[in-house]
Amino acid sequence: LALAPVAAPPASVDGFVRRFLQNLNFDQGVALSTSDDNDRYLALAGTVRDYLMARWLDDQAQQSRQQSKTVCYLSAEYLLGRQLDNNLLAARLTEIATEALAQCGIDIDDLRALEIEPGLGNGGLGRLAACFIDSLATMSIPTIGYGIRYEYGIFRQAFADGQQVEQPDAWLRLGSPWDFPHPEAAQTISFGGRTETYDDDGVERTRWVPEWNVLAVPYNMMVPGYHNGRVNTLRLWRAVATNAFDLHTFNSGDYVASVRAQTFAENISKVLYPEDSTPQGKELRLQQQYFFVAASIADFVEHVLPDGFDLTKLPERVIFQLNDTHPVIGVPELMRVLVDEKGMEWDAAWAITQKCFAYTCHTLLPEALEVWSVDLLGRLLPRHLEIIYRINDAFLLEVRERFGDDEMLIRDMSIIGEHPFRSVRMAYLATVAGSKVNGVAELHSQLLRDNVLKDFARMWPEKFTNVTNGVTPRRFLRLANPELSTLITETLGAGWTVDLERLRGLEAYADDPEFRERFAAVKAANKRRLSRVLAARDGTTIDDGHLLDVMIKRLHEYKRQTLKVLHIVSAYDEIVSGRVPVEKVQPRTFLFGAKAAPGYAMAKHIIHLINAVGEVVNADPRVEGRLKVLYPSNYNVTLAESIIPAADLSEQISLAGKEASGTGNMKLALNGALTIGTDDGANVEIRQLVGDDNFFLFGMSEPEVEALWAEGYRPADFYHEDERLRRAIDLIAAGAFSGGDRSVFEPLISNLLYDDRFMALADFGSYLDAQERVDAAYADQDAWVRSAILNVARSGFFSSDRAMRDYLDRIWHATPVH
Ligand code: 26W
Repeated sequence: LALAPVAAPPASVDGFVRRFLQNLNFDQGVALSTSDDNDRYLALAGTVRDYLMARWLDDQAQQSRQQSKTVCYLSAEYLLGRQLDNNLLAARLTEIATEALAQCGIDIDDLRALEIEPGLGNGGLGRLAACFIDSLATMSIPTIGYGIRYEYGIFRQAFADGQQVEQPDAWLRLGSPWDFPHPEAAQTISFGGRTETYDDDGVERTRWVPEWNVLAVPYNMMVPGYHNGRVNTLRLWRAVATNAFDLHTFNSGDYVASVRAQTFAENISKVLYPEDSTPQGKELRLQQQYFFVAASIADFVEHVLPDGFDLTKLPERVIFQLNDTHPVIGVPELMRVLVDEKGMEWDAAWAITQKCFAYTCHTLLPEALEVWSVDLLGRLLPRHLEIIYRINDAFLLEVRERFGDDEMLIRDMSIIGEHPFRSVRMAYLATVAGSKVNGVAELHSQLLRDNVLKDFARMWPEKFTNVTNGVTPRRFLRLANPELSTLITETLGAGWTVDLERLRGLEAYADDPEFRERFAAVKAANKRRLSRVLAARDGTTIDDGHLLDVMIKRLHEYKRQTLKVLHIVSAYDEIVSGRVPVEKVQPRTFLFGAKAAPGYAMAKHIIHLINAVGEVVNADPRVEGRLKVLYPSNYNVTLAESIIPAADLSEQISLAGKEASGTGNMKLALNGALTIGTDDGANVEIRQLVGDDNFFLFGMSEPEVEALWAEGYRPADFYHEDERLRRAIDLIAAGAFSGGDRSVFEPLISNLLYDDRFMALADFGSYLDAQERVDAAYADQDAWVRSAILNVARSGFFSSDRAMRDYLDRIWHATPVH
């Protein structure tokens, strides 16, 4: 009997060819001669998987044998991007696979293009989770990423008459070669019902009598480390109707009802909520959250831990990292497991629970802090609500002991809020329960301590810490920018992919004319590559010599895409009104990428405006060759990988104090774009590192924003005082971009003039000044390229490997297992 996993196929072109053909014949059931590209893609993916399989099985087996601590990353989102290239790279198979397929008469690029990326996330938070699991695998940290296998990921965005339309993202339709279902490891997850007390040998205990349940079936995905032979696991749960559920209705003779029941259960993992930062309090969303967290905790306790494990030692074996508040229902769930199911005393269980969780907050917007109505939570999870109340009672006693009977303070700190309706404040629950609470950039962590969670920070200063975000250099430099990677490797050697601080070595070349020339040639080649990508999908191009100015991120008022549009409209107006001679204008292509939450009306107006301005500007011969606006639809990880290496200018223009960190800002700087940005989020740290000379700072600081609010902000004052601003706004209001129809953008204009929560008008003047500095700087290409090189050289800090080291030192205290 073979006890060890079957070894990987030989790492040679021959070995790869043989395995590929086997997969094509035996798994896809086709001959090479009759196969289509999708068969070939699936067989290729299967082959890469085969190479990684033995390591994966070993690492999983080791996970339950070892005594070391596992990081369980709990995240409702993983925005993974395409898998094929990443996995080829990790397994050192890129060249072998390319050559092997060529021998079969196949161009691997044709197959690459077929992969549909798993878009199981909205934006920053989901992509961060994907970067983190990549780094943890590369650093040999035992990790399980837990999440949801949504059948439909983030919607596909299309434009109709310049307006966003959403289409379902059926990412599984051509097969899913990267994951493995494990129905034998399914968990039953319960909902509803009531609680009751009972006598357990003279001890009164509580138990939950649920009303309905679903099966959570795990699908495992490989998370290969880079060149270290390690393969961690991403375990995503899919909801399936339980047999009992099904049979009961089926036996009663109502077949249609039984199918309805099935549909109801399976809805739980049907679709990713496309809301980014504005929670809707929908029941299905709470079902999703409890579903995946309960399944994950049960999985870890029952399947990952060895039989008979002493649960008082749980904190030595696991840390559950809460990626924002979405998994926080895991706190009362672990308490329920320990107290109700394992018979532990409350205080002992609470001491364990507090050590097993840590919480990362990713926002500062008050409206993004999740709350669940007590009604809803009590209906869906009655036992959990009782547990939350008990946690709160004990916590408020502690507050009284510490700060006295200050009823205002008690009301402010209570996990239960009373207005506008009785609700559970999930961020407070996470803060009370977590061993640590972290923000995602220095400024953000400071604002959490000073504002959002200030009373908690007063009570437990040592709980609060910062871990500045990071991005994986494998995907966002090595894979996305192969030419720059080659240049760096030729200059510094290969070690930078796992030790990004080595990029510092490039500083010495910033003044080397030959290196500069090569660097500039890479940027130009990346622009042409992007231009070809855009030509193929949309028929648009980027002209040579244009400064490529990019703003790629979710559409949100606080991120201020409107400020960017006002700049474009103003630049356009300056030319067509004859105030600036066209030949004096630095040619620029403005490129946007952004999806809006489907229910976010103002964000959709902004999308419409960007497209409308683009249509007019791009068709106007007076600015031809000078100004161009591109807005490719359906911005996603795959498109980001083409845009980021080509960018010259990175727009990071949120209102100070609103963007928790940003991670696109890091990816762009790392690829040699210069940032124009406010003092917000991680921009602050980027500017400190790259230096003021290589960063275009503008706008109010966070304290200045606060001061302006306090004195009373009147956006119309800025409109009246700044002629360029007035002209830009008037042009939009007059219908210049809506065929003369003044009503189209009226909601947007009146919002800017009379509300402008995110103070775009207040920062407009300073923004335009900064853009003038950009033009002047770009005119001196030598100096610009030097700055771009220094941006790359000084961005090593923003590797997610560094972020993981910070989490390990400050929060997790786990160690590598080789
Ligand atoms: C629907 C409720 C909801 C609430 C908040 C959905 C999603 C959120 C997230 C916290 C929003 C988010 O993605 N935040 C971003 O997280 C990134 C990673 O830390 C940061 O870089 C961004 O600044 C932050 O906006």
